[in-house]
Amino acid sequence: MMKTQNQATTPNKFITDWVSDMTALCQPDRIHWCDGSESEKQSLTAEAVQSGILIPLNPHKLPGCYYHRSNPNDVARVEQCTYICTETPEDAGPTNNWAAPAEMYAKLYDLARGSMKGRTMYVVPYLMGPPGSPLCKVGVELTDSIYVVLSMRIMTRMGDIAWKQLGESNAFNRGLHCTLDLNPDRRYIAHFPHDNAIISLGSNYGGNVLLGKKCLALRIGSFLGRKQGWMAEHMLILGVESPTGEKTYVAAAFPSACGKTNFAMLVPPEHFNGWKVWTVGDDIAWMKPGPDGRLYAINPEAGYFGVVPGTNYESNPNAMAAMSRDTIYTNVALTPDGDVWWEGKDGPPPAECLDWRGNKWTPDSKEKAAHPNSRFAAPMINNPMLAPEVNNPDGVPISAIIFGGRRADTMPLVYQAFNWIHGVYIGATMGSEMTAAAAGVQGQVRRDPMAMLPFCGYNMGDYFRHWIQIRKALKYPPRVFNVNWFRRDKEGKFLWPGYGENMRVLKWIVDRCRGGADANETPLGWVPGAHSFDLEGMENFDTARLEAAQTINYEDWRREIIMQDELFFKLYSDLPKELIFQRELLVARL
Ligand code: OXD
Ligand code: MN
Repeated sequence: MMKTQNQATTPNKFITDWVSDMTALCQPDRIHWCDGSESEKQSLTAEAVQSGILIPLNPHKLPGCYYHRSNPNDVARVEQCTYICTETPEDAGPTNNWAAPAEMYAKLYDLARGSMKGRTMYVVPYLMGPPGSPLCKVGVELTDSIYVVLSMRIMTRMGDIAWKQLGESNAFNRGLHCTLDLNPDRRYIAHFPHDNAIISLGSNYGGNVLLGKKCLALRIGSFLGRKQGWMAEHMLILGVESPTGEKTYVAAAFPSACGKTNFAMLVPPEHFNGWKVWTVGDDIAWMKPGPDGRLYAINPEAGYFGVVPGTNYESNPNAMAAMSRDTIYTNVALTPDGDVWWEGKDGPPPAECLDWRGNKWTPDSKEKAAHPNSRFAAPMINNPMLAPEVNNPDGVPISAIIFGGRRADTMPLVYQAFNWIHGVYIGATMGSEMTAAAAGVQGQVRRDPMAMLPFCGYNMGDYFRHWIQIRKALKYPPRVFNVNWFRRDKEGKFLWPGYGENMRVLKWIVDRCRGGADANETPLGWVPGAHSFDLEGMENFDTARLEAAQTINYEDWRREIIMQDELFFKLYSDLPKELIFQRELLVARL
């Protein structure tokens, strides 16, 4: 029997009925309706600290920052536990795990039954997108994790603002999250696209439980986007401002932990005096053709849930600034003076600290101090280069879409697709080495179409078709490009320095969109011409390395096409014919 609850903060009957059904199911001792206020944040934080879920960090070094350690078995997304519960398996397609909705509801409700006894159920209303935007969506997450509540408060526009947008409507995402006992055998991240509902059980890892992010903004979002004529993509959005104040917006899809946050927060090198890169978003783009025939994008999120290791003042000063206050760190290392540390941070490692598991660590230790997928959750307003347009309900017009993966070989640094459909083919055949963001074999190349393999909420073949169809609504389709920052030489060293120097690639892309850069035709697409790729100020860079990074190796490409075929065979009956033709054209050109 429920003991206490604060007053429901909305009169919306659909909400109160659902919350009361879920209360009857989960049987929490208390209900807390979140309002999103500062005082609520303070009291929940104090409670989390008291119960040991959060550890306050040194307020002089990291004001408003907290430290969290997860269960060591719960550190990444788990694709094998992620389900798309559509009516038929064909609707989910061969790249998703499928289960019949009725069976999945029954199984998960059985696991959830009584699971919040002795605990508090938090009702977390949130918005994905700027209020008033035609693309903005309301979600409500019921969770028994205070860590989730405080993280959702950073990652979304959380609280009464969502009730205001929802009014009396039933159009909201129903999300239920029960921590259970974190036994991986009882871990499920299940999506019910036809009901706009999500159930996540047995995990407390961000990507599995901050339901606005991967679950709503990508899996359910992509399903809704196809029905409603828009796109939900695993893409960063940035704005490039020229010295004369012209802004060009670009969206880029890279798989998890392949540098989206770094690229979204790029700081141009000294030589690019007067150029600025503004961040609109670092992970997700919702895009819709606008009345003027351009593709407009919003960032549905309000914070960054970024990979920490490797981040420093050189690789990403804006991320360092963003996580300097009001941030929750998860699974990094903790120093004796209440600071945090990770592999790749500026300066020498601490003489001693506690690693992400809480064990003593010294520089001689064999294990890593921070988990490779340790994360920061920081509010986007902390980013010194946050684009003011991030709150524009109409979004920003996208001039270029960039695809890219982590590839040691085969893929050139940059090339441009001949046209939209060729660009769709390039995105559809993207491959990348696997990273620590998902449980699995790291380093192995797998196909990750549009970086959406783990996030597409329906049949991937239909998803490609949707991409092809969207072209019809666009008078000015974005130009499409492919990049690879990760190509290596024979010694295993990166051929291109990356990070801020990627501005040179970005500048070529922007110039191409504005019609001002030359290019040469190759079998893969257009590559930078001799005069249009700016290497000035890179005195120590051997230009032969750029040539090597751009080389098309025909043996590698033979293998690449055979590897791409594996995905095409898997999707064969659903694959749009246009992509098969594109494959034939590429083979002929090669
Ligand atoms: C993420 C991911 O956390 O893609 O953004 O895994
Ligand atoms: Mn991501």
